[in-house]
This record gives sequence, C-alpha cells and structure tokens, in this order.
Amino acid sequence: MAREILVLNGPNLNLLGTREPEVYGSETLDDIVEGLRRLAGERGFDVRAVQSNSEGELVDAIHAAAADGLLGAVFNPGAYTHTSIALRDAITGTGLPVVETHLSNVHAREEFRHTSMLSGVCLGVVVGFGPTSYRLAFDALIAHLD
Ligand code: CA2
Repeated sequence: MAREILVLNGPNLNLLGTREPEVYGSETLDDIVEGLRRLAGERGFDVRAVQSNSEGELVDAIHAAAADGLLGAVFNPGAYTHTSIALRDAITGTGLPVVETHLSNVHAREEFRHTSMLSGVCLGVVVGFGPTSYRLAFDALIAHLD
C-alpha cells in the first residue's frame, strides 16, 4: 500500500500568489502542492492535498486521513491556528502526527499571531521560510516516520 501524507491548508490559503506577495510570496498553493508531490515521489510517498476555508471541513479532513491510514500531515491552519480548539481536539483525538507549518514568521507579526492553539499537540512547528516551510515540514515528518 502507498504511504500517504496529508497536506492540509486552511482559510484563505487558496489566495496564495494572488495578493500580499511581500508577506506570503508569489508561489500559488498549486505550485507548493506540486513541489511536495515531486518531493514525496522521490521519497516513496503519495500526497493527499486538501484546502478548505471551513473549520469543520478541516476537522473532517483530519478524521478522514486517520481513518484511511494516512501516516501524518503537514498542516497550515491559517488563522484557525490562533483560535481553534476544534482542530486541536481533532489532532489529539486521531493521534495523527502533524507538523504545523506557516509561511510567515508569526512571532515577528501581530501579537495575536504569537499564540497557537495547535503547537502543543503537534509533532513540531516550522515557521517563517515561505514555501520552503512546507518542504522542511514534509522532510521532518518523513524523518519522524522513518
Ligand atoms: O504564515 C502563515 O502561513 C499563516 O498561517 C497565514 C495565515 C495567517 O492568518 C496566519 O497567522 C499565518 C493567513 C493566510 C492568508 O493567506 C493569504 C494569501 C494571499 C493573500 C491573502 C491571504
């Protein structure tokens, strides 16, 4: 059976590459996912990519990944990072290993972005490297799984 990893993106990340390039870069989400699929192929993994602007759909995606036997997730929860106990409970409830991933350095931004509801239940956190954050998170997850 193929070893599959969830690449999960939260609200507004579908807008990547269209606005605020000075904060989030100029790559689109499709570009990032395509790069991860290539990386995954080289490492012998498959990628399931999901983006949603809805908190409940993100919870469902975590449940489905665990139920389907995916091995872990690279997860950029967007602004839900700072608010969502439901996503935190989904991670602890499924036991799915998750690497929290952010394009921007949230700690160098507004105070409200300094707090994450999720970091404490994640395997680790990668912030601040633009699209490279995803690739670092992906490799860190694979290293953990191996
Ligand atoms: O830095 C990150 O990856 C964030 O998760 C991005 C979220 C933000 O709320 C978090 O604090 C940090 C926002 C994503 C919005 O993405 C956009 C992309 C292009 C144009 C507008 C929004």
